[in-house]
Amino acid sequence: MMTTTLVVHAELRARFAVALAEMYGAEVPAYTTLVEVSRAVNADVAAALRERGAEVDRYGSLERVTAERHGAIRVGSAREPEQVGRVFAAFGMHPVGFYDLRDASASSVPVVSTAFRPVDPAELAANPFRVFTSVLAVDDARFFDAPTRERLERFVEERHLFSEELLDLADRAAAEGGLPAAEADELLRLATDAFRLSTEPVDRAWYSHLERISAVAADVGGVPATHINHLTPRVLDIDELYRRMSERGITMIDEVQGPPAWEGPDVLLRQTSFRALAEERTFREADGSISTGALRVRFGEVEQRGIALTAAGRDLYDRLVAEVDARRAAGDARARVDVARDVWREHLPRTEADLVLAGLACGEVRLVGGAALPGREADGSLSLRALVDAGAVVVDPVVYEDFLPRSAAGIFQSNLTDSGTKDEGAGGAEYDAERLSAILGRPVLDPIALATDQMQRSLDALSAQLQTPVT
Ligand code: OOG
Ligand code: NI
Repeated sequence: MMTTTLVVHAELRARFAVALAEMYGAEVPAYTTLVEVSRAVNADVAAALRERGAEVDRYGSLERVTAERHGAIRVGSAREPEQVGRVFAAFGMHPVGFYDLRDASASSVPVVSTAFRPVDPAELAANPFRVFTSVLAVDDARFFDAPTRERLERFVEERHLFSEELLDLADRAAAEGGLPAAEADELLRLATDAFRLSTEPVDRAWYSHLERISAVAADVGGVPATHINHLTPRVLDIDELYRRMSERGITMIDEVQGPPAWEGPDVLLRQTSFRALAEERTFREADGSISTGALRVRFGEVEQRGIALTAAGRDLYDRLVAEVDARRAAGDARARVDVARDVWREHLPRTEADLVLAGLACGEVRLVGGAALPGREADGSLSLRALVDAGAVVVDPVVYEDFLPRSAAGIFQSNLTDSGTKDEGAGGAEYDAERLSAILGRPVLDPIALATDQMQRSLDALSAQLQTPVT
């Protein structure tokens, strides 16, 4: 039988990330600066780590981190989320995590979101490209009255974000694990093009109507197509990046979102962003005439990733965030990150291994050759803590591959000029991971379960290697 070599998901995904970056860099020049500065920061951090004899690859290979990007798109309801899922499946990207941004901040962000990303650790290591994907909650009556909702639904129903040709190729790539070279090229061309900023005229009155409710609603339901609204490189030292971008005269948002900088391990995700410049767009005015104007919807963002938390660790994290809010409400006037640093120091262990041993974070365990094993417990098992203390086992962090709803809301918000309008009364539509799964037509996976499974697999392998249960 003749076999054709397939361009497999990991390669399709890596090429997709590069193609989107080329397109985005040409459209948003500040992005190119951000990538340059990120590269320089990563090279400097890696050199400093090497000099100290520390591991450079602790949070993923330098190659992975340098290529690493996440993007974001926003779509309307009805058929669009389902089609987005089909397109991303072609690249081995699956929905992980449910984020409800409608209540995550004081601002009006009428969306629920997930992130499409690779799931398997080997796929993540090959290329972890992810796309944060938000779906407009058109049925949330706190934002949209009946006539607006009806018109939104009609508007979204009438547009076609993805061609049949793209969807067919995507379905084939998903089903067959990849595509032959020529079809792979075509898939990449069509998929990248689908996320390009549209040049079609925007209906001024309709856009403005939606913008009064929410700038995000206008960016989804007031324009003829979807587009990548930011593309985010990953850095190994976000505070240093923040300094260097500010030095270049790029105004970043006030602070880094997420956990504070401190002397202990990086947990979860830290992010910061800057507002992009206004971009020229064409408008159709009420009298039918065409004019040019500008919209400011796209921005730049950068992130630093830390260790993934267990369910218990995430509960603690959420309690610490609440504690920071409470202290500030009670009169601590310092910046949020300074208050947070104190709270962190009071409540969190100072090393990755201690976080993992306390059941708060996810690590992969690895036997070190040559070290003497500790004695067994009364029940014949070996204690993980004793193995680590004896230097027989080391703990490597499992990287947090997901997002934080509060940071995401902060990122949305910091790039809007207006907080919009939301009726605080009844009418909020119910959304959860299950409902989003039904909308997408594919299961939304649980990020904590994925990270803890990865940890469990490494513990099982260690037990098998030592032929003794490790507890
Ligand atoms: C998405 C904002 C969220 C992140 O990194 O938290 C996000 C958007 O603006 O569409 O990308
Ligand atoms: Ni982002």
